[in-house]
Amino acid sequence: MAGHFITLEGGEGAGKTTLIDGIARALEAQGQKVIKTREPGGTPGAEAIRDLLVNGPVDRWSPTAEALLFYAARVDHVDRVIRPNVAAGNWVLCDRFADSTRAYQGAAGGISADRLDALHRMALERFEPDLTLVIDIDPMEGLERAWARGEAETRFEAKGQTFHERLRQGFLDIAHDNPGRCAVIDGGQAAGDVLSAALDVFRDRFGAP
Ligand code: Z5A
Repeated sequence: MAGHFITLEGGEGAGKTTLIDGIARALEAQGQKVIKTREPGGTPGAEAIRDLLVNGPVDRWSPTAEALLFYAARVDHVDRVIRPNVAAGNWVLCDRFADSTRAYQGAAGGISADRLDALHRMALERFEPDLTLVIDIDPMEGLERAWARGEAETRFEAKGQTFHERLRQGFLDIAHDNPGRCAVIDGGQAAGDVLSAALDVFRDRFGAP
């Protein structure tokens, strides 16, 4: 039986990593095999590209150069981790995927949807997730959470409030335009309530966990 490819999307500090852990625990409690992964990253080559993207000066790359680097990492990740695990019947839970390129480099960065669609088709044809959870949060609240954690990867966090407002709207527009694939979850709720809302979507779409 084929598995499932699920992506979590949203702005900085939305709670994606926290939610993936909760969903994975719920699936594993039912004996399902779960692969947790992330973008950019998920393979040694893609993690090396991640280092180029998330560190350094805020203007290190243009949006087009960023998009090409994200897709180089993504193709390696899809070929080596995502497709083989879905084919093996596993649940692949991925922190960010192509919608992040559409929102960060597209809606917020200024690359047109047509150009990004062409890049996606060249790299991955029509490969898309079975389900995408868009975790929506006020950008300032998300950034405050990320700053409170005090981590080192700050290149995107430093892009300014207008960028982060465009980003939020970009994710909401993607969800609106793809209702069969996407569900929006209010990330401003307590973590337990975010998980309950996500598991309701899973039961509705897959009958599990
Ligand atoms: N990027 C891009 O531009 N284009 C692309 O195609 C891709 C990515 C794939 C790296 O991503 C960067 O790459 C990213 C976009 C860009 N920008 N940045 N920075 P990343 O996923 O590694 O980075 P991130 O979005 O900043 O992830 P994050 O900070 O790890 O956020 P998160 O996973 O959504 O949140 P979290 O770690 O679960 O939670 C953050 C904190 O809030 C943590 O202390 C939690 O304990 C706390 N938390 C979580 N949920 C709650 C609730 N519900 N209430 C209160 N506190 C909470």
